[in-house]
Amino acid sequence: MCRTPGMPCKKKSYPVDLPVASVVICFYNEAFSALLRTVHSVVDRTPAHLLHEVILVDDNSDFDDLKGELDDYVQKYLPGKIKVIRNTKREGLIRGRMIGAAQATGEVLVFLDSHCEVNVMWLQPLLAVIHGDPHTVVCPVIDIISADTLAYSSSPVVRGGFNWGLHFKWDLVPLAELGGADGATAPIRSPTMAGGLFAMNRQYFNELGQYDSGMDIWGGENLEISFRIWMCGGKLFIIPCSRVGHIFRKRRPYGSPEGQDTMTHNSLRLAHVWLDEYKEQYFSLRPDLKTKSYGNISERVELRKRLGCQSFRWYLDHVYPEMQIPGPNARPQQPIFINRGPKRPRVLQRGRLYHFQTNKCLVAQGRPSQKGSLVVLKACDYRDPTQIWIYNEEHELVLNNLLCLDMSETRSSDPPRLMKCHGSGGSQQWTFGKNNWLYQVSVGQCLSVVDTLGPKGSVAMAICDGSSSQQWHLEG
Ligand code: UD2
Ligand code: MN
Repeated sequence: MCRTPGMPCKKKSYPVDLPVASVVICFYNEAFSALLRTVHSVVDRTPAHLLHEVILVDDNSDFDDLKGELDDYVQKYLPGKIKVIRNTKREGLIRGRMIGAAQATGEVLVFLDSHCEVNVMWLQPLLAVIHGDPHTVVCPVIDIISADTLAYSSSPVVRGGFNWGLHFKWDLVPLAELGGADGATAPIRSPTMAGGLFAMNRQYFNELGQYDSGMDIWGGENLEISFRIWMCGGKLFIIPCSRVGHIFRKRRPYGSPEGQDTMTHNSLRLAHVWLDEYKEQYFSLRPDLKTKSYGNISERVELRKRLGCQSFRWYLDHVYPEMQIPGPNARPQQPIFINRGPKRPRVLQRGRLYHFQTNKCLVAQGRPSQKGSLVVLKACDYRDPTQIWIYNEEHELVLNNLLCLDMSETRSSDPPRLMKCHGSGGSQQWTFGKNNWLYQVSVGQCLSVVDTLGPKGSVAMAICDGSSSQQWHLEG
């Protein structure tokens, strides 16, 4: 298990005179132990002279132990730099973070979820970049902490994107963005951030308009701040030498106070403020939302004017040229044709996709030429050519030389299907990781066999946990 940053990172050194950081952690009904793991890792793994303070914002949790017991614990074991702020009503993580940030006095703000473990040397690489350019916002690589075993494992370096459903997704880093003078340790330009873990100069956070305080509880704020950073003159990077583990849960363990769909409410707000004519891409997937109300956005529209921000088209052209744009807004030349050209991508491996635990092979549920077909486990047949997968340099998995294993662009809860290969990455990119896992880049999850749900042998995407249901081997 690779717990610490890789070798090239270990060789790096950082200036001593870095700006000091205020770490803001907003929580609602968090497990006491998970919250303490977050706070202790920060205190233990941050040089004292760089840690200005840790601000815990209790978003009006119901759990008893998060009240007096937490105060007592902090006083007894973490005296000095930890402040606890308590919201008198539930605000949600977006206004919650704004409340925390307003109390902070360090030069840099660092936001963390309340169920993390920061790794060694996590902060210096982030601060060093902000020190060089205060208009740069930086994210660590988010490692995986298993929700079942709480074990820490590293994740591949990927960058942030999104789809027209306005869901965040991960993308492989385009080759052109990799390397440079610093090789594998260089900051990676990222079109979006996942949302939970990032660092930003505090004055810049305020100048750039903090967050949209009309957004409730959970969702969408990560895309909103990402678009705003890029469109209004800033930059957003993922820093490969900074790693923070995060517990990815199968389901969100809480709802909104009145059961509202806050992700949709928040996405609508950001679409109306930032997407210009491209909001039609969202509405063509969600026609039901065209006439839905989203509250007053005039302050945010005003902010966009005041900051003199670029158009969303500029963002797509300059920051996320890989994004596919169907319909009337389509680019004159879709990168799909540029990317692939007439040449087929080079084959890296060919064989059956073998599942260790069940001793079976992954095949099409129906005919392998049927677009949209699901994939299932069946007995391996070594004479059957329709069981042969090709793994190519574009990271595609092509069955029977025909269709690509694909994750729907709109909903990550759907199982993978066989679709026409589109050559533009994202939903069709897979990587084989340690523990033999098969990692889907855009959803950031692993191909897993689910026997308890659905019929035997069916597969679905799940949080990577290294369990035997997630172990695959492509064998010739
Ligand atoms: C991801 C982000 C999360 C946020 C979210 C979109 C990562 C690792 N996580 O979802 O930070 O950007 O996308 O909104 O990138 N919380 C409150 N009050 C609430 C609800 C949540 O304080 O009403 C806290 C919660 O305890 C946690 C943080 O906000 O510390 C983020 O919530 P999450 O962990 O449920 O979000 P996650 O990781 O699914
Ligand atoms: Mn989280």
